[in-house]
Amino acid sequence: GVHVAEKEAKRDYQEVYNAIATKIRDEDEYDNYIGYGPVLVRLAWHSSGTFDRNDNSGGSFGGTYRFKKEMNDPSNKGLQNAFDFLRPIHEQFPWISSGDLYTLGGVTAVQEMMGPKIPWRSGRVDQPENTVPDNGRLPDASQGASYVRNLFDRLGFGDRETVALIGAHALGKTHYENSGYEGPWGPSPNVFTNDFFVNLLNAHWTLNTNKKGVKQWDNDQGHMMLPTDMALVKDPKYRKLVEEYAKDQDVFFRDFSKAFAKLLENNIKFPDQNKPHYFKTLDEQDL
Ligand code: CCH
Repeated sequence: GVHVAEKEAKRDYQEVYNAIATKIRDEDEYDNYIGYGPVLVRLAWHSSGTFDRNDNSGGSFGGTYRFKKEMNDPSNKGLQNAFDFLRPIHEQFPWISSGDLYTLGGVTAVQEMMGPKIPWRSGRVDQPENTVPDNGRLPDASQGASYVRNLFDRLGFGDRETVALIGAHALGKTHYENSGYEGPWGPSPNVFTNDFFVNLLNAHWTLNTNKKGVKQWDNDQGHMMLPTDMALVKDPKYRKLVEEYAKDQDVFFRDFSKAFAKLLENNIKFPDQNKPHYFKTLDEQDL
């Protein structure tokens, strides 16, 4: 594994959190008033989800999303919007590493969208271009349960963590121009809830071929599911977890927080004194 910088000057990450949170609140018109929260969560996930535990390559540490090869991975279409959103934040706080910024963006977004607190640790260090992982490590949404299980196993996650993480699909939407899929998963794409699981179990889903010739599941409320999402109710082991999270938001929040924190730290060895930050939301600070 890689090691974080042992000595860090006292740096106020809550200040960076607040700058990101304020910009999310101010620029609320993005993506037809969904706002930047969901796409920031996706950037945090994709900049971490390249990890391969077989050779300890990829992951959030090096902040390698900033290089063309990774940015232009077809799986990363649309994330340029999150990168552009974060650019002025990086200019304001030039001391933060790219990996810390991309992951902190996701943590801020989850919390500001009323999700659980995510413990977050600092100290990632930008790595050079030759450490950019190959394209193709992020999940292909047209696949089924065994594919999902294998991919998340490569990241070091079991079934419980996998299902919890995919619950982030309560947020945001799919876009024809990015992935070939279209539509939101549920009714409140900028509030962090367990709606993904409730909707997955309770709505009536039909498999359609959309305008781009891509197969997706739709209901009569204008919501959609990816084939990989639907795999979570077709596979009996996954389904049990979906039922648990649909019934109990608190359990989902707790498990999501743990799994998301782990995702953002995959492959990183933090020194013992590097304690996680628990950030206050703007609300909690009366800001
Ligand atoms: Fe995801 N996701 N994701 N996803 N995702 C997409 C959008 C979001 C898969 C495929 C897609 C996670 C797991 C998976 C978000 C968070 C997470 C899109 C549409 C596809 C396709 C992109 C577009 O068209 O703009 C697949 C496959 C998997 C696993 O099997 C995990 C894990 C997370 C976070 C923890 C979020 C948020 C979005 C919405 C982005 C937006 O711009 O609204």
